[in-house]
Amino acid sequence: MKNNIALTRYDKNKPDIAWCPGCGNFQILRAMKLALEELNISPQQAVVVSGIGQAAKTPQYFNVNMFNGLHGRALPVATGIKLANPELVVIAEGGDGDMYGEGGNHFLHAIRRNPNLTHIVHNNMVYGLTKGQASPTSQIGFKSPIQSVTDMPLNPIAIAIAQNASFVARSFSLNINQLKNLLKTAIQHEGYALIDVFQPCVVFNKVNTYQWFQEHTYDLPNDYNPYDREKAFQIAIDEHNLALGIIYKNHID
Ligand SMILES: Cc1ncc(C[n+]2csc(CCOP(=O)(O)OP(=O)(O)O)c2C)c(N)n1
Ligand code: SF4
Ligand SMILES: [Mg+2]
Repeated sequence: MKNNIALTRYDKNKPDIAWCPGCGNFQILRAMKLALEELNISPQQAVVVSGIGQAAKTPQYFNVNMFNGLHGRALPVATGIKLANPELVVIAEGGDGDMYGEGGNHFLHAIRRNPNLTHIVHNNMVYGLTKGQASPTSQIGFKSPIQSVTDMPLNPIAIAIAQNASFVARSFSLNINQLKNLLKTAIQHEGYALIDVFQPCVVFNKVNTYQWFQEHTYDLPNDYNPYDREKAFQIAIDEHNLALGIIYKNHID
């Protein structure tokens, strides 16, 4: 049973996980562990870099090299680690606020610089750790304890395709198998690879729930061509029917 060995390798003994029961982060954590194990990547060969937030706690919950730094600053640190030791599998991981708000500048420039790393964003459309303020991806009409959102949400998939990012994918945490497979493909991809993952926050986002994501997402068909940039952009700007899968790649691996 290869996977059981793997889960032991990637599990700390009874980690004290500070997430709420039902949080989508648990599914993402599981998909990460399975992806690394199925690729036969040892904890010593990988490093996960994160910033601040609920999502950014993820690398603390399994056995892997990690660097937990400033809010929004995972991508430049991850880029530096990859430059210093290209043998490492480098993953930058965090939330929508961390990666698209505080770290938005680094997101844009990582796409341009195209470091060979995987960028996974837990997108719950809210600032979870700080108790429910609106984030850059909160939708118009979202009400938090201190605000009502009137600004257009940031569309990370459309931005990445507009900037001709190397690899652009989206998943939903509940689809653990799809997410695991996307992670494996992204890790093996040469260049910058974004996976934006819808991750329900069951406490502070009562709009974008598991049911909401199930009703508003669909899987791209098997014959979908991710190399057609204009088609990918059309899909990215459809904010009612949200596509899951590899939406765009700018080169064939
Ligand atoms: C420079 C800076 N600004 C603000 C904060 C406060 N802060 C900590 S976590 C957080 C929100 C994180 O939201 P997100 O990245 O979406 O992660 P989530 O908790 O939703 O997983 C904020 C604003 C901080 N720690 N540092
Ligand atoms: S507050 Fe939201 S994002 Fe944070 S652990 Fe709880 S459910 Fe998850
Ligand atoms: Mg968030």
